[in-house]
Amino acid sequence: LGIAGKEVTVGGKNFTEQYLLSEMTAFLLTEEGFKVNQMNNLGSTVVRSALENGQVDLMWEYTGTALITYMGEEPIADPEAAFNKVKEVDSEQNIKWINMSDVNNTYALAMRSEQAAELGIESISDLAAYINENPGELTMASDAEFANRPDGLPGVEETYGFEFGSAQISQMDIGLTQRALDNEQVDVSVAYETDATIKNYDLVVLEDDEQFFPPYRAAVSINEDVYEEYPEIEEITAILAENLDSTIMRELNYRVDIEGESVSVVAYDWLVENGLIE
Ligand code: PBE
Repeated sequence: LGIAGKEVTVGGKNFTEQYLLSEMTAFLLTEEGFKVNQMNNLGSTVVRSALENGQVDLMWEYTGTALITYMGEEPIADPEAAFNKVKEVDSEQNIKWINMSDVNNTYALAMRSEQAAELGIESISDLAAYINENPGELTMASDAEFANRPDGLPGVEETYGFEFGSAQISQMDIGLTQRALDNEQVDVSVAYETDATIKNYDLVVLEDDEQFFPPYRAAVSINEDVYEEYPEIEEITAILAENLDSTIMRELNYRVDIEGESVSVVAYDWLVENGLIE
C-alpha cells in the first residue's frame, strides 16, 4: 500500500447490479487518481472472505446479508438500526461500513400473474397454504445462495411453515430464473427487488405478509486500514450512495439485462449524465 501510488481492489458479486456498482466505483476512484483492480463475479461468502483477508479492499454489500448470513444475527427491520448493527459487529473484523444508500435489494418470490390468480395466491402465506394442501405440485427456480442461506428459502419455509421438496427446486443462475418462470418450466421463482426482469415478464411478487425479509440496503464495506490510508474514499463513494436508489438501480439493471448494453457503457453514461464524472 502506498509505495507505488494509490491502488485499491474493488470486489463484487455475480449479478448485474453488483457489476454496475463495482464498475461505477472503479470509474470514480480512477478519476481521483487511483489505480483500481476489480475482483468481480464472486458469490457472497467468497467476496466476503476476500474482504476479510485483505484481497478485496472495498465493495458494495447489503446490510441484511451481512447481518444474517455473515454475522448470524437476528434480522432487524429498521434500515438505520441494521446499518448500525453491522457497523458495530464488523468493527471487530477490521471492516468499516460507510455510505448506506437507498438501494434496497431485498429477496422476493415471484409467480406468473395468471397462475397466481388461478390458484388464488397473493402472498407467501397463500403459497404456503397451497403447497401444504397440494404437496409436490409446485416447482421453484432458485439461485444457489437463496436455496441455502438462512435469510433465503430455508428461513422462508420455516417462517411460513411449508416446504418445497428438493425434487421441486431447480437451481440455476439468477439471470435465468425469471425466464424459466415465464417459460412455465417452474411455478415460483426467487427474484431480487431491483431486478429489471419482473416487469418485463408478466410476473407478480408475492406479498411477504409475515415480513420475513429484512432490509438489504447497499452500502460500502471497506478494510479499515485502507480506509485510514485513503479516507477520501468515503467522499468519492458517497456520490453513489447519494444518487442511487432502487428505482434508478432497476433502470440501470434493465439497460444491461433487457436491452443488452454493456455494464461499462451503462455505468459510464449514468455517471456522465449526472455530472458525476467528466
Ligand atoms: N440480496 C438480493 C442478495 C442477492 C440479491 C441482496 C439479498 C445478496 O447479494 O446478498
